[in-house]
Amino acid sequence: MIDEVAYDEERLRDWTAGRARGFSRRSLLALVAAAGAAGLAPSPAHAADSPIVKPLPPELFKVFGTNAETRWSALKDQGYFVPIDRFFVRNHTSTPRLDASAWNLEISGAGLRGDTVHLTLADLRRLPAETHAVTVECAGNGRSYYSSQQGQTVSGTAWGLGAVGVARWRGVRLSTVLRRVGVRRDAVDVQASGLDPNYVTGGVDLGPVRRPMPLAKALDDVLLAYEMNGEPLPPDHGHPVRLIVPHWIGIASIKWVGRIEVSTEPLFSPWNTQFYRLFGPEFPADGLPFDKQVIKSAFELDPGTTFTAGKRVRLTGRSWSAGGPIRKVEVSTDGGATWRHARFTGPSWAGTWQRWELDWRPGSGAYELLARATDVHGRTQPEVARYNTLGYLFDAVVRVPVTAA
Ligand SMILES: Nc1nc2c(c(=O)[nH]1)N[C@H]1C(S)=C(S)[C@@H](COP(=O)(O)O)O[C@H]1N2
Ligand SMILES: [Mo]
Repeated sequence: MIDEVAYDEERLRDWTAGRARGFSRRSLLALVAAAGAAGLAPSPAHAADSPIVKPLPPELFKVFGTNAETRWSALKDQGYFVPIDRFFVRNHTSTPRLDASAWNLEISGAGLRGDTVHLTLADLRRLPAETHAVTVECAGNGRSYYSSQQGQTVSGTAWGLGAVGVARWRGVRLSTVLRRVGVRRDAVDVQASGLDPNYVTGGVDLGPVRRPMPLAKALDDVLLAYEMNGEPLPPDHGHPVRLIVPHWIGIASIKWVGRIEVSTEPLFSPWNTQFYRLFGPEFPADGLPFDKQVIKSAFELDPGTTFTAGKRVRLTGRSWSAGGPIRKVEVSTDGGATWRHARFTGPSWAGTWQRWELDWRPGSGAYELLARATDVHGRTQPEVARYNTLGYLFDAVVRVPVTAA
């Protein structure tokens, strides 16, 4: 296991002390000044063409500018994996159209034993391949519930619970590639950069989307993925190659990877200093860094659904935790007054979700449905999520209004 908390805290100390190459505290202050009243929340301008390539029919997606969230009702009667046509998309700018035959991956940096190398997709495909079921979830998934359920003001995309998906990702382990290229003993961090357009916010060009991770994580379970659910990676999900970083927040899984830097000193980017930190009254002034996801549950229905009164309905849903497999899921159909255990359906692969169901016969009226998961380590969903101004890591039990008539 990688001690992510220790890593995050050490990087925070480096950064606060001004020992930051790549994205210093000074550049952040300049950025904050430039952003002014606009605040720090990402609010990219709309591209002229659609920023997302695949169709986004309203029965499958809710669109927020450059992003699209999966409707949970669109996962009912689907299999374990989220099909590509309904997998959520989180783009800081827009999906680039990359030609796989012209693409190559540059691996460089002081942490390499030799010179910069370039690998083509054919090079990667010649290396041993692995397929893993992995959850990709935006750190801001569930953000809208900070305001709608907790009455708090947060900034960023107002996701419901649909900024998450589980897919089968096939590719080569990053460790396989790094070991073949040759990494020095004193290498420290590994940072992938995307080939999508630079992210510009508040008039400041933050450069390509990128985020560092410790070498130990890069050598552990990270994949350079070129297939999703048995298909070549589609344009919106990183074609031709993306990182898949199990258990970590979605931003770690850099899409459209063009370059990987291996450093002998700590690396910083706006995506681990300015964004993806917990800011707010409970947290240090420079924000608390985090990498790992939390625990959540969702019903496979849209809020506001109307059922037929007196008729049995099978409620279905999914629960997931980055901490480990789900041990139990409790469901309440009366706003939290009483709880019943949901029945698990089908398998659950490590680090991904558990599907469940529960039968219910509502009389006519208005109801609030709640689902609360607990993982094997006893971590359970709280009633209230820890407030932070950017609205990350919402893990509280969500109240879903429905009616029966
Ligand atoms: N190059 C690049 N990689 C990226 C992003 C991006 O905008 N550009 N968004 C990140 C974020 S915030 C998330 S949550 C995931 C979303 O992956 P998906 O769009 O395949 O669902 O991709 C991550 N990788
Ligand atoms: Mo994200």
